[in-house]
Amino acid sequence: PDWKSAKTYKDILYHKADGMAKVTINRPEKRNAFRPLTVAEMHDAFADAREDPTIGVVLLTGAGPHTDGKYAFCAGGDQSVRGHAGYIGEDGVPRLNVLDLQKLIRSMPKAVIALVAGYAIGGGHVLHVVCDLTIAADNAIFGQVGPKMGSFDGGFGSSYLARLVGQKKAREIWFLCRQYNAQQALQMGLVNTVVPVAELEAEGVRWAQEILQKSPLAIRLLKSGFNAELDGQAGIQELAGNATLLYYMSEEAKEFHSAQREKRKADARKFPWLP
Ligand code: 2NE
Repeated sequence: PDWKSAKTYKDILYHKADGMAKVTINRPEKRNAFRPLTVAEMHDAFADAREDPTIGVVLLTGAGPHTDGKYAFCAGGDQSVRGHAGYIGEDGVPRLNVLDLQKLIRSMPKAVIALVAGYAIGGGHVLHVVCDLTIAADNAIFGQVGPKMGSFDGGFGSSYLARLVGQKKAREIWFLCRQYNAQQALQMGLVNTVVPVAELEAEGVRWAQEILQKSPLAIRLLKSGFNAELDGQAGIQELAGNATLLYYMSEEAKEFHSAQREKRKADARKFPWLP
């Protein structure tokens, strides 16, 4: 695709082309670990993709390889800025703003595909977990590290992970903090497919283009349906918001809306009470 830069940031790259947006974490010298600024920029880019009606699929990936030849999707929170109560930004305030980013990726009504080459570790692993689909390069390495370095993610990072790979495997991943290769990840249902690293983006684009040929409303409602089962009231809110969207588009809602604006009684009898 003819990727065009959509906005300039410090820690990430943001491109668009042909119905797709691409968010690239661009700190390869840190294995693409995120600091608060990185996350704020990702949140801004994902929010832009959400608002842009020409975009249907977002690809999330990491820049690389680094000069040492190694690849990384994301190595989680930048430990050099972790302070007393979270990751300390340039304003001196401690935050865990990656949780807001996780929620945005999960709830935005468009497909998000993680393209993982090299390390997806810690909070970086959780980022691919919350994406709708994951395409792994053959050199991908997955793992959680919290219990061996003083952290954990008991939210989507554990509960949704368990939905993907099952309770026993999810507990193994978190309790033992092992690393898993791409084939092991495929076997446990953690990723959708594995391709040679040189093919990673092209495969992501192929999957995105296949999705983009489908009905946008169907994909939107499916995503909120998948989420609703797991996300409690927030999931139901998302699904119900989509019901409202569809209702607004109906002749019935339009008649009631017009009647109020025109200070007349709505012609309710026009509309059937369907079984
Ligand atoms: C990812 C991994 C396994 C790669 O190992 P290797 O040997 O390939 O690379 P190396 O030499 O460890 O790292 C290369 C450079 O990247 C930096 C390193 O410090 C090193 O820098 P220099 O010494 O060359 O200057 N780097 C890598 N990861 C970093 C990080 N997370 N923060 C800051 N700098 C980092 C290996 O690098 C590794 O194990 N990394 C640490 C993984 C980690 O602890 N992640 C945080 C988990 S907690 C978390 O993400 C989190 C959470 O638990 C809850 C909420 C939000 C976030």
